[in-house]
Amino acid sequence: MPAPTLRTQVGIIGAGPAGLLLGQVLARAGIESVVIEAQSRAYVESRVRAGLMEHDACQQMRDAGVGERMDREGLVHHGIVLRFGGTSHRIPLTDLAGGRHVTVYGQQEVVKDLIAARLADGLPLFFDAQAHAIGAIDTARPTVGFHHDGADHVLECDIIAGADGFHGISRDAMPADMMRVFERVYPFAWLGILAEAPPVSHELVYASHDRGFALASMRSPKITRLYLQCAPDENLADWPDTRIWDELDTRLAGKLTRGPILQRGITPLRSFVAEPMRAGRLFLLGDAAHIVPPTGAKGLNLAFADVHVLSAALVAFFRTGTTSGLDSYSETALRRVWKAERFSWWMTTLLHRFDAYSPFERRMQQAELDYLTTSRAGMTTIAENYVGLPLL
Ligand code: RFL
Ligand code: PHB
Repeated sequence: MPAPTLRTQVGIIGAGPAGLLLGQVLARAGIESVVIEAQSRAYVESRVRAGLMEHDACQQMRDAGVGERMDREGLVHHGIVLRFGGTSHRIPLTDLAGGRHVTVYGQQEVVKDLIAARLADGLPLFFDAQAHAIGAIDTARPTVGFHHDGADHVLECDIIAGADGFHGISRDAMPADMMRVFERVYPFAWLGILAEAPPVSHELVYASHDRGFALASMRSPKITRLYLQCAPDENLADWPDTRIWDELDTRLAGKLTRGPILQRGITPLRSFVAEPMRAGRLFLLGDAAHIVPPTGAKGLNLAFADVHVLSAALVAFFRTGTTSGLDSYSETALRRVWKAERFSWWMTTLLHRFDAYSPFERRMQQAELDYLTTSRAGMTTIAENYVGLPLL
């Protein structure tokens, strides 16, 4: 039997933050889309990942009509703390970055809000639907083949948005001879936990300790999110709860309030950019095109920034037929991507323990931290990148 064919304007692969926000913005502009997601709804809504939203990312949620719960439950932060050499140094983000701030609101809450909005509007979103083929991207009718409910389907569209994350199929559908990949894999990973315990402090604490980096974040006044630098091949089974808490106490120099660990995982750290972000009618966005180490809290925010550029180009295309925004999408998005890549790489290099470093290099790290936290110019460079560079 031939596969049933569906038809839409924008076929979106992936119901992560990038794909869902794109669908939402397009819907509000009267543009049809179909979202195809490999995992179940419960799975994507419970996947614990990023937690920190830039000033403009929050505004994107509001502009898309999904900012209400974020504004009610999100925790607005006006500063962060850098800890090294036994002392804490506060960076007053808002004072140094023109009144802008960041908001702690879990990625899975963002995803829940966007899914709820899409389903309430009755817009097509297929869960448990694995895209397995992308075709005809050099024509005006590109296609996505996907498997759902025991049958193969074909989605025919005007445009395909590849928002299927780092392990999706979209990037591989780009012609290999036009792609260039830039990558750095760091010699460490993060062990992250979500625990039922009050946060360490009311602001995030980034600690550079001789034993390695640690980060104290949060999700609510009762839930804390904590990370420890660990080996890239670390085995979670070697980290019973007491070892995790003891190590956090040492690196964060405090006696943390302990509580049940609700979730734990190991994330390798990597910088990655695929250029260009477009081939014919296929456009990549979010983790499908680029990855940052989480030290600068940029992953989710970069995905949102791509949506800002692509959605404006698509609205112009479907309203007037102009392709100028689509033609410049990759170049425009990549300019900002590279600046966020730079900040994430720099924060990672500044704050982590590198076993290969000589004592001289470790002293350089400490001197740089000392300079940054005692110079207004130094703190301003952290602040303006951390709250987020302009979307365009
Ligand atoms: P996502 O969120 O990965 O969403 C992609 C979606 O596509 C689906 N998919 C497919 N669907 C259909 N067919 C296929 N063939 C498909 N292949 C994949 C996937 O199931 C998924 O639902 O990408 P998006 O939207 O670009 O969003 C990017 C952010 O998720 C990401 O940048 C951040 O979460 C990165 N990240 C972190 N960033 C931070 O700033 N702070 C963090 O603490 C942090 N922790 C993390 C992270 C990423 C992780 N990954 C990717 C494994 C922790 C982890 C574990
Ligand atoms: C988080 O809360 O998960 C988080 C916050 C800041 C980061 C990374 C992760 O830099």
